[in-house]
Amino acid sequence: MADRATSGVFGRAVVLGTGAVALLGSLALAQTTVTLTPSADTTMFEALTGDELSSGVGTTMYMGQTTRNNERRRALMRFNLSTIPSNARITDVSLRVNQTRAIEQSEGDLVSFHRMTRTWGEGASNSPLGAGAAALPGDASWTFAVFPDVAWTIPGGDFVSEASYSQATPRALGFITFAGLGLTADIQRWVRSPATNLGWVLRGEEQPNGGARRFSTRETGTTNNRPRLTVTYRLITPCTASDVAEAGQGPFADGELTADDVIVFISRFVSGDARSDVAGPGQSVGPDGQFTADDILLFISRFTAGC
Ligand SMILES: [Ca+2]
Ligand SMILES: [Ca+2]
Ligand SMILES: [Ca+2]
Repeated sequence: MADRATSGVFGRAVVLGTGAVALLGSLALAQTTVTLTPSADTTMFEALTGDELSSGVGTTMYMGQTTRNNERRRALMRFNLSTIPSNARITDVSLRVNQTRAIEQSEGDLVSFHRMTRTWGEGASNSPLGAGAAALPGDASWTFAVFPDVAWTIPGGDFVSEASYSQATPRALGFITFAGLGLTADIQRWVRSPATNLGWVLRGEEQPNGGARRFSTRETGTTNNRPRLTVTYRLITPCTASDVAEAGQGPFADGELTADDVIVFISRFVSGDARSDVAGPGQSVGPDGQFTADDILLFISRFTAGC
């Protein structure tokens, strides 16, 4: 069996790690902020009549449930993130929308964001009011992701059932800003894996008389009233020799050397994960199939050197 490091070596690793954190914390990290309007937005209108309704180019989008027929509305929104490099570490995300109508029962209701799991369309339908217009080719409707050819697996849209983020939202009209770690994590995921960027569905609380509300879309005439996603990021350093984890000990390099990197390295070392077999005898570079103090010492010397 491979050798294992002693507890004394572990203790040393953690002490050195803490020192390096303080050192690196003093380095200024350049950040970039971009603001984006949606590349597509629309509404899925549930219709008790069975009609396929949408509003691809309408100036308004809807969510929640109507008081009139207790029909649901769900807004879809996605953003082109291709201007953000794939090695960006997303540090902050906020989405500002312009609320133009919200029924009395919507006060304080949650607006929830879910990641979509199927590509959807934005066609030429235009519903100036909240009833929806007949879907046209390419529209997303309650039954179709892309009318009339591609149906949702589940009417009302295919999305991750657990919300990425929810926020209690007032009914007062005007700008509302959504911001939270769940939104940041979604943008980070989509920047890393652009094929998974299918946007969000925004849902209100769907219950009888439950809080229908209306936001401006990207087609609204006043540019400032369009949805605005603000993403702040910095580029992670190319040095990954000891940047083996991200904040929270996720599996990605994040451009920072912190205690999380040390913990993940040690955890992998203890479990015999080949990614921690970084050294051979005498701390020579390269795996040797053995888990020894040399692996820990080479990792720590790289870590404290900042690379
Ligand atoms: Ca639209
Ligand atoms: Ca790291
Ligand atoms: Ca080794």
